Order: sequence, then structure tokens, then C-alpha cells
Amino acid sequence: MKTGNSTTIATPQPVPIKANLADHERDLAALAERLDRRGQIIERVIESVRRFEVAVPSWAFGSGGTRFGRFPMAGEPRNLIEKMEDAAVVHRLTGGTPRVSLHIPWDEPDDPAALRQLAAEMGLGFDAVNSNTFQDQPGQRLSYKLGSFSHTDAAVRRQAIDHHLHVIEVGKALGAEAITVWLADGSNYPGQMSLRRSFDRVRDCLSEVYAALPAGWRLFTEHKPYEPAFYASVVQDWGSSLLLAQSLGDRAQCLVDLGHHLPNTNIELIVARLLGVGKLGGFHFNDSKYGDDDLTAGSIKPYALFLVFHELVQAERERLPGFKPAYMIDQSHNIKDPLEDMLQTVDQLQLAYAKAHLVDNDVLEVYQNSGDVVMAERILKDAFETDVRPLVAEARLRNGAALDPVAAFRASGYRARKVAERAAKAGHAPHVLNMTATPIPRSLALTLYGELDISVIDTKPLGRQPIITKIVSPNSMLSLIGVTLNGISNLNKTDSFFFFVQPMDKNKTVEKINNAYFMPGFR
Ligand code: LRH
Ligand code: MN
Repeated sequence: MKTGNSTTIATPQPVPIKANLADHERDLAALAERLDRRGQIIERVIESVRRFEVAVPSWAFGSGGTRFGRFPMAGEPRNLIEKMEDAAVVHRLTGGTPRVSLHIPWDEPDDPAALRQLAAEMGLGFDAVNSNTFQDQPGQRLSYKLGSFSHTDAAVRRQAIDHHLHVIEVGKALGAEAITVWLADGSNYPGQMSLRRSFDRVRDCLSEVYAALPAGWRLFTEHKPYEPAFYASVVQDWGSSLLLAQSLGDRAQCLVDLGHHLPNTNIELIVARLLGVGKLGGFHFNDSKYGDDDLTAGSIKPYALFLVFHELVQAERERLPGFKPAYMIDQSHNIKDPLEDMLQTVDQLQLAYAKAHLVDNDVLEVYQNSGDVVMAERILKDAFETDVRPLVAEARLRNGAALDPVAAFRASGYRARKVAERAAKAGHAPHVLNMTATPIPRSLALTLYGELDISVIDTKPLGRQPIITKIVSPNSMLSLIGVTLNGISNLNKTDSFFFFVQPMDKNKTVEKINNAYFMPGFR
């Protein structure tokens, strides 16, 4: 590439990402030495990261989309089994995603017990199941257009409750132990819905679902400020979610979807509040710049993600009573390969979790109590700005996973294989590809019969007329023969030829009757 002063600058070539053990060991040793100087034991953090687990969402292995469009990707999964295959790859490469969170009916298994068996063979289990009363399913009797649990029509509420009871039954058969309830219920215009009675109806319906929870199960309420409701969402914020969870009972807790907060909301503060009252049930990890963008976790606000994990790791270390958060991912992959996006996400969560384990909470407390604002902040920043990638890679390695999951995924050729395999399964992939320059009967016959003898025609037939190619189904073979014979009987003019092409029988020779050429084996 030429620049003004004619020095040539090489065009940067994409460097294949590869992780090698020697570099890793050197980086790990350097980090261990550095942490040791800070009085921190790297082994303890590595072991914590090895135990860190997050569930992957069944609905995020295909290309997501927005209301403006979806860009399907070749090789994406087209059914639940293929989604499980992809989920197994994420666990294989990150060592930290042993469970899948299913969305019902989007990913409802025909045979939950069989799926549970198959998943177990893949080293997978199931986390919270998700209900769906934000869409009307084909054949559904009553619409959720104006709400589900908040609907003014008791029959609609009944229908929604029955759906949740069904989701619990499916979850039970899969070995799940929780149900996540996100309701799209709300209004677009002031006056459309009673703000208090709609909430009361939701609470009453939820209490019926709560009463049906199997032993040991939890119910997570998920709040969201807007979309699809654009004036008031019934469960709009963490306060509404907490009110519901508190009204239902001990096994009802709040799920925090990071994307369900208005810009600049202090989410770690909400996490601390819910932890403080034992009502933090779980997470839907993702990231966002504006709304519920469902972007890769840690891609936009990595420090905010770290601060959320700082609250969680403190609670973990303090063995806070009832602290058993269900870590789950909820993303929609519109432009990245969904699998690469998921691998990046898990890596980001492992990194944020590791960094939170580097916070010296005792020293932090000293600075907080002494009002040393700068040093208190530095304790967090030191942890956040520590490059823990070698430590996290080591934890994955010890779990039998990849140093660099995205590099390993690319090197595996998994996606290319799935492109071929899944296209073939969908009957899109040709079994035999016949490339022919000229659409002449011979290549047509070759295509039809799949005969792959190579023969070269280098001379054009004399007096070559336009060729009309017709495809006739075997059923009309007889009428074709009729036409043929007619043709033959009229073939007395010297300049016209009739070719009857059929599978070549090597032991027979070509027969010529009048100007009709019969490939052997016809008569
Ligand atoms: C709603 C939500 C909810 C899911 C859905 C796929 O925005 O976060 O958790 O049911 O996404
Ligand atoms: Mn969510």
C-alpha cells in the first residue's frame, strides 16, 4: 500500500488466533508471581473459577434478529437436538456451562425423558425452564395481546396459569429445579390498564403457580422496564419483582436480566439490595448500550459486570444464607456466529468472576470504615485492571477445556462441518453436483441417472437445431415412448436425428434404426 512519502506499509494479515501452552505457562507464572507479591494465592482463584458455572439459553444458538430483520447463518441449529449439540461444544471448550435453560414452547422436547438421557450423554443437564405468555401459539384459544396474568379476562389468566403448570411438568421431567417467569404484560397508553389491579392479578396468578412448585423448586420473577409494553410494564422494575417474590414465599426470588434496566441504572446496587433480603434468585447475563440489546456480556460495560460480580463474590465468601444464584445467559446473536458469541460471553463471565476474587475485601472494609475513598476505590480498580486471562485459561485447562475457546472452536472446523451436515440434513445439499457447460440431453441424462462416465463432445452435431429440453416424470414414460415411436416413423429425412439416451449397458452396442440411435438395452 503506497502512502504520501512512498514508504510501503504491509497490509495487516489476519493472524490466526492460536493459544500455545508455553506462552500460557509463562504468562501464568508471571501473574502468579505478581499476585504473590500482593499476598494473593493464585491457586485459590483458579479453583474458584473451575467451580464457576453458568447456564446457556436454548434460544440463542440460532441467529437472533430484531424487528428490522434476521440474517440466518449457514450451519445454525434447526432443532433442539442440534442446539444441544452446540451447547455441548460450549461446555467442552469453556468447562463452565454444564446446563441448558430451555424456553417452552420454543424448545419444547417431544420426549423430555429421552432428551434428559441424551443431554446426560453429552455431559449436560437443565437449568431453569422459561415460560412464554408473550406470544400466541398456533391453535391457542385465547390471545395474550392484552396480557396474560394481568388480563382482565379470568379465562385468559387460567390459560396462562395452565401453561406455567405445563412448563413445570416439562421441567420436572428434565431434572430442572426452577421456572423463570418473565411477563410481557403491560400497556402502551395511560388509562389502558389499571396500574394496581393488573399487578394484583399477576400476584394472584403467580401464587397458584407457586403453590404447584415441586419440592426443592424455585420460581424466579424477571422484571423489565419496557418492550413490548411501551407505557407501563406490570413487572417494571426490581421493586415490583421483589414485592411479588416476597408475597409468594421463600422459594420465590428475583431474576436480574442485566439488559432490563434503564441506561445508567446502578445494577450492582439492585443486586446488593436483593442479596440483602435473600431474594436474589439468578441472572440473565448479557450487555447493552441503550435498551434490552442482548449483546455479548462484558462487551459494552465490563466494569459494571465486574461490580456485579464483586457483590456476588462477597456474598459467596460470607456464605450469605440462601445464597444460591442461578447464573444464566440470555442473549440474541444478530451478527456474530452464535457459538463464538457464547464462547466469548462465558470467557467474559469467568474473567469478571476471577477479578472479583482478587478483591481484598478485608482491606477494602478498612478503607471504607476509615473513609479513605481513594484507596477503597483503588482496591476494586487493582482487581479489575489485573489481567487474569492466564488464570482463567488455566482453570479451563484443568477442567479439560480450551485455553482459548474461540481459537479452539475456529481450529476445530466445527462450524464448517455443521454447514455441510445441517444443509444436507435439510435436503439442501446436493448429493451429486453436476456442472455442465451446455444443457444438452446427455448431461441431463447424466444428472437424472447419476451416470458419471466422462465423455467429451468436441464436435457439434451437423445442422444443429435449437434444443428443447423437457423433463418428463417416469409416469409419463409410456406416452413418451408413443411420441418416440411416432418420431421414428417420421424420421425418413436425412438431416434429422433422434437420440434416445439411457443408462449405458457396457455389454451392448449402440443400435441405429433409420436416423434413430438407440442406446443398448432399450428394445
Ligand atoms: C425478555 C427476556 C426473557 C426471555 C426472553 C427470551 O426480554 O429477557 O428472559 O424470556 O428475553
Ligand atoms: Mn431475560
